[in-house]
Amino acid sequence: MSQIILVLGASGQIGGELTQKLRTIYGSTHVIASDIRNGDSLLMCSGPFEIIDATDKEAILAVVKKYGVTQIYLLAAMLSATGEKYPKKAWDLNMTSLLAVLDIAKEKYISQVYWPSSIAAFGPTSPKINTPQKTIMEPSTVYGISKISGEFWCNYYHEKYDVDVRSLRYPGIISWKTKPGGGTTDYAVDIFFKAVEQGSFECFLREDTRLPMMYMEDAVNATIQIMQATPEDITIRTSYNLSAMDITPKELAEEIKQTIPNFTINYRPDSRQKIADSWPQSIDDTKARKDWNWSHKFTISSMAKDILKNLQAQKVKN
Ligand code: AKB
Repeated sequence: MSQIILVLGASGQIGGELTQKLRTIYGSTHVIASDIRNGDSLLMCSGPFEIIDATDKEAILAVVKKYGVTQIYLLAAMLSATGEKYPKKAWDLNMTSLLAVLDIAKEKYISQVYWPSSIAAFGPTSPKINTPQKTIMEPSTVYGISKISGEFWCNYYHEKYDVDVRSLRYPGIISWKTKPGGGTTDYAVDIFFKAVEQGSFECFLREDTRLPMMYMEDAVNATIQIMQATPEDITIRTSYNLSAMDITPKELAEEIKQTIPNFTINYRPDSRQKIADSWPQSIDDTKARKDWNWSHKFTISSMAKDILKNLQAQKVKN
């Protein structure tokens, strides 16, 4: 059966690039992008677009019925740093949207759901190095609490109602087409923009803050790969650990200097340091690699070269 896909949160950092990739695979008319407000011209013009508040189950259902949607990718969320400013709003957006989509799947309007978890589901008491798939998880941010709770809701709907829901614990995702907003790992995107625009960057994390990261192309591929895997290969219905690289701001700056030798960086840690310090430094994703053959393509060096090449070309064009 051919898939009709609805992406909720398609104007966001991951949603935008995921929508474009899904449109090349499934055909542009088969992928409906949606967000609470209009997106950029590429998103709006390359296929159907609907305004949807992801917490409004009836609004989602109306679009599901209108297009005969078979799968939902739920990317709408409030991230870690903004979540600490608005804890109740973060909880409401992150949980109400998930339960709405899980209910639509339980009622059999759609056959598959994708929902992202995060390394934020771990906390200060989790092992920091090569954090295992199953371990102590006591998150200290509201975003993390919503992610660990969401994971258990996904598992519950799978066990109890046979909902085919799949999930990945994203590390920090580094991209150049769309900027993230409100996350603790956002510095790893901003650093590239500032390096190309100004040749310098002020980092809100300490130079030695090691965090798991991944290039957007790998994150998009992993997301589509887990959704295309046969159900028997998906043995984890909470969320899979996913990993590609782990880096510090200092290492990233050194990598940028390979292309922009005069680049300078200074460090002014703020409240996000505490969030970063509560997260793993590296992740063991053996289970994803075994179950559905996950493997990443980009290293720090190949990622940095690709981003800088694209941002420098964009600067020349503008
Ligand atoms: C954040 O920093 O909040 C996110 C995440 C790691 O989930 N990028």
